[in-house]
Amino acid sequence: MPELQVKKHIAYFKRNLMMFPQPYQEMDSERMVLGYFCLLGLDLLKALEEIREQDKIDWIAWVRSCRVAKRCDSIDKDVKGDAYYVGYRGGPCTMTPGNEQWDEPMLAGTLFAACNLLFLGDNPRSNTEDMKGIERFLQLCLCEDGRYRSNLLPGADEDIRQLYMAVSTATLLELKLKNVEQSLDYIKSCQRYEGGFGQTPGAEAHAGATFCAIASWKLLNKMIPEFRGKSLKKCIPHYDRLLRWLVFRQQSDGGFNGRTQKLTDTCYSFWVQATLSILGEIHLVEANASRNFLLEQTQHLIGGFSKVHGEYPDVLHSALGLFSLALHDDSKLSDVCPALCLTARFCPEEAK
Ligand code: GRG
Repeated sequence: MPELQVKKHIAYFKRNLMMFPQPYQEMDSERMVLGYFCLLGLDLLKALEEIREQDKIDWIAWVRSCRVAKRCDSIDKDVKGDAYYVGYRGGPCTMTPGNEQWDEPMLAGTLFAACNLLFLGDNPRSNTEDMKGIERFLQLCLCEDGRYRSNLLPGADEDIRQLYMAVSTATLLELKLKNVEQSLDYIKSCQRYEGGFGQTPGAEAHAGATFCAIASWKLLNKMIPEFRGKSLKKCIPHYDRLLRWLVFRQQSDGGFNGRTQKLTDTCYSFWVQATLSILGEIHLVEANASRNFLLEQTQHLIGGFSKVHGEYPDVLHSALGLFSLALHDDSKLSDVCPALCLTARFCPEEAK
């Protein structure tokens, strides 16, 4: 049985935090999420304490430098008064003076900034005015049919991923969301005949979108008093078909694919098993086969996990590969909260 290479993985994430390798150059505007995967990886490995104090101070300052606050009357929306909305970019601002109208916060930047501040020992909720501003930003990103848009610029993505990130942010920062029932209806409209969910209504069922649907459903239920204690099994239509579709994502190599007729990939070990874990049904998969796939096929010699066997590792697949192992209570790894994709110690009771 192959071993989990804890020390190599810790070294891998630390190296990336010091300097991302060349292939990440194109992702400069997404450094917030890259940082999140590294810090999540270290937290899963119980190694956050190994980060030097000065690095923590510098990285908190960097995260905070991505904060954007704007007057609501600067956008074409019916928001009364001279209120501000607040959020975070996914990376540093590179705009020249005069181009501020394009310098907008993003839902993803805001969620992962909050996670990164938690990992680094800061309190993302320390500023009450900012909390009101982020709540307002979430309201502004809410669309008429209950879905969310990724930001307030024209052409922003509007789908179930954005809905999930808005709901996670609200749960983590204890903010109120509007039109919660409508967001639940939007999720329901994304379910397909096989039981899985697509990214938008009518889109092909996909494991990533299904994770977003089920995790959001769980978190939204907690926000509605009459649904609080209700099990997801009783709420989700075609529940057995959904389970069957999820279980069928596991392939003969022990890994998981994201949709029918596709190849296995490390991240789907997370999207599928995290969904089953939220539903309380992770016992339905072949746990040993899943573990062997990750440790034998995609765990890399230099630390980290790759998407598929033979490729270099990357921070997303490394963090999500470890998370998949942690879902099966690996004693070398931290306890986890799959709905928020965080370790249990950073999760509010509400999300568990
Ligand atoms: C980081 C926990 C966390 C959540 C953020 C952005 C987001 C919320 C979730 C994304 C969920 C999702 C859609 C994942 C799938 C990503 C992926 C590998 C897409 C690739 O699609 P294809 O068509 O791959 O290239 P397949 O495997 O279907 O051929």
